[in-house]
Order: sequence, then C-alpha cells, then structure tokens
Amino acid sequence: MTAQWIFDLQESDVYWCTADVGWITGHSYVVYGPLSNGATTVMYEGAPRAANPGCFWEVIEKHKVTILYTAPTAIRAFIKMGDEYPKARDLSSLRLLGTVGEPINPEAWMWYHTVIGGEKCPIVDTWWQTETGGILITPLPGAISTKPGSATLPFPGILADVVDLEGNSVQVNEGGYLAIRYPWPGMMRTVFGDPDRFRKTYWEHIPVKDGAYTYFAGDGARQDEDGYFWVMGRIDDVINVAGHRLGTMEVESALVSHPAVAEAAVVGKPDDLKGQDIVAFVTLEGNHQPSDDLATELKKHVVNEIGAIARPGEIRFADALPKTRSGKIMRRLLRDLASGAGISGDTSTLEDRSVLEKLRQG
Ligand code: 7RM
Repeated sequence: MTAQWIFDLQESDVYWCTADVGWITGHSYVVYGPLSNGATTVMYEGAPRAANPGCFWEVIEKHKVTILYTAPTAIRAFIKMGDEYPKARDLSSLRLLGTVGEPINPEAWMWYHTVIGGEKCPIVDTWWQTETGGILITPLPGAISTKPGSATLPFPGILADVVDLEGNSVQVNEGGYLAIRYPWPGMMRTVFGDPDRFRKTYWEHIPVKDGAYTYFAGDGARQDEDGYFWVMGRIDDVINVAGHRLGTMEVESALVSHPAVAEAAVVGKPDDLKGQDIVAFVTLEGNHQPSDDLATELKKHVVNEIGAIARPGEIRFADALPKTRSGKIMRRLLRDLASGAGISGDTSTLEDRSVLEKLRQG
C-alpha cells in the first residue's frame, strides 16, 4: 500500500527504484512493493560511477521511466559528475521523483527538481528504516504540499511524534527524539536471536506509560508549525559544542551549499574547552582544488550560514567519504580518525575499504 499510494502507481507507469537489493530499500521498493502491485518496474544491476556517469539517464530515456526513487547520496554524486550527462538524455517521461536514506540537503533537492524533474515533478522525501519495513513519514504526491528537506507528515495510520526522554511531546520547532506511538504493519518484531537487545534498543529509551510502549527510532527531529517532520540525523552523530547540540545535517548542508563542495561529513572530536570541536571532511566539485585559503573560506561560510558556534575547527579535504553500500556515511569511522584514535569498531559494511586507507594517510 505504501508503494501504491506514495508512488501513485498507475497502469501506465514505469517505476524505477535504484536501490541495491541488499539494502532494505531494495527489499521493500525494488522487490515487494512494485511486484505486489503488479507495477511495470525496472531492475538495474550496476552503479553510477565515474566510469559510467550517464547510465541512469540512459535507462530513463530508453525505458521511458515515469517514477524515479533514489538517494540524496546518489544525487550529490551526479551533481559532482556534471549536468552534461542528464542533459544529454530525454528525461521528459519522468512525472514523480522520490528520495530516501538521509535528509536531503537543499542543494541536492533543487538540482533534482530542476535538472532531473524539469521543474514539473513532485518529490516525495520518504523517511523510514530497516526496522520499520516500509515508509512511515512521507508526502502523498498531489495531496500533501512539500517543503524541501522535510519528509512532511506520517503515512495514514502512523502515529509519529517528537518526544523528550520522559516520553512527552516537545514544543513546536523544538528538537527531540523521533518516536512512533502505535504499532504498524511491517514493523520489526525482534532482533534475530537477541530479544533482549530488541527490547532495550527500541522500547526502553522512552518510558512505558499506562502500559503503552513507544518506538524509539534513534533519529533526532523537530516538527514545525504545520506539524511537518524535519529529521536532523542519528542521535549518535549529534555534536555538542559548548553545550550547543548540532545535528550533522545542518552543518553538512551548509558546507554543501558552497559552490566548491560536493559532499561533506562532520563529526565531533574531543576538545578540552568546548567538549567537542567540529571536524569537517569535505570532497570538492571536479573543478576545485584543496587549499588553506579554501579551508578558511569554508569555515567562514558555515559561520555565515549557521553561526559562530557551528564553525568547524578543522577542514579535511578528501577524495571520497567512507560509506555503506546504501550510501550512508559511516561517521563513526570518521570520528575515530578525527580524534586520532585508530579505527575501532566493525568495518565490514564499508563499501570501499581503500577510502579509509586514503583518509588514514591524510
Ligand atoms: C530506508 C533506510 C534508516 C535511517 C533513519 C534515518 C535515515 C532514511 C530518511 C532519513 C531523513 C529521510 N533504512 N533516513 N530516510 N533521514 N530523511 N527521508 O534508509 O535502515 O538503512 O536507515 O536513515 O536516520 O533512521 S536504513
């Protein structure tokens, strides 16, 4: 039902979700969603890499794809590759665009909207998790007005909320923990072989009230005056500078709004004075080179966009950032690097190990 309603699947549509099938997005929206709806669907094996920068746009032109569902990380990679590739193809068959996997930064949203969507396609920004099985917070195209960067409102039947650690709803525009108040179809029922971990991780962060459990998603979020949800990133990634809590998303999106920056990942590093200092790992657009001047300029840019508190203490230029196969930046590895500690933790979900090696060598 989420596939049918959110992608407005019609007989005439050619639907394409570009996710890796090993990611939950592949499971739910390459396989089960479109197939159980009898949709005409594209499955593509391959990835948009520098060696084949136009492959997505070729597929869309060739098969007259009408609905495209992809991730902000892919969109930022396309921006870096250059507009000439999508512009060389006829993308006029597209009528609806979707994103998933992380909050979409305004730069990526605008590019997706204009260069890919030809300014005529609604964008559905869909929030969900492996644990939720399917999309929970999302616009319904044509019914819910969108705001770039917001996944908008819960899918019908979903009771989402932003709460404090006592389980109380926070005020309008106040940050808190993203929570789901009521069960939904498709939700996880345990952690395989470890029911205790299931209980602790998801059900005991927010206290049980009158016998009612609340699901803790692990994301930070706020709800604006229209009730729209703005996801700010994983709670574990939040940076605390002199008592100010900063979501990774806001600082990264400020960096990416600079014309030289293709992608950014920010992490906290222990600091005697401020508790944490911000270290920003930055990849550049094809036509820019790293320099001390550029680093200074980027720090200034963040101050102008957000304020002095968000000023990165350090900018590290990199060729690439460590990511999972689904394109999620592994900030925990960058945290280890930034603090000068060796990489602890598990690296088995890293897509490309050489990226880490290069970062290590500085
Ligand atoms: C579908 C998927 C889940 C985490 C989740 C969020 C982040 C996903 C959005 C998003 C902001 C979105 N499953 N996330 N979608 N954040 N806006 N539209 O990604 O299990 O691999 O990851 O991804 O932090 O908790 S996942």
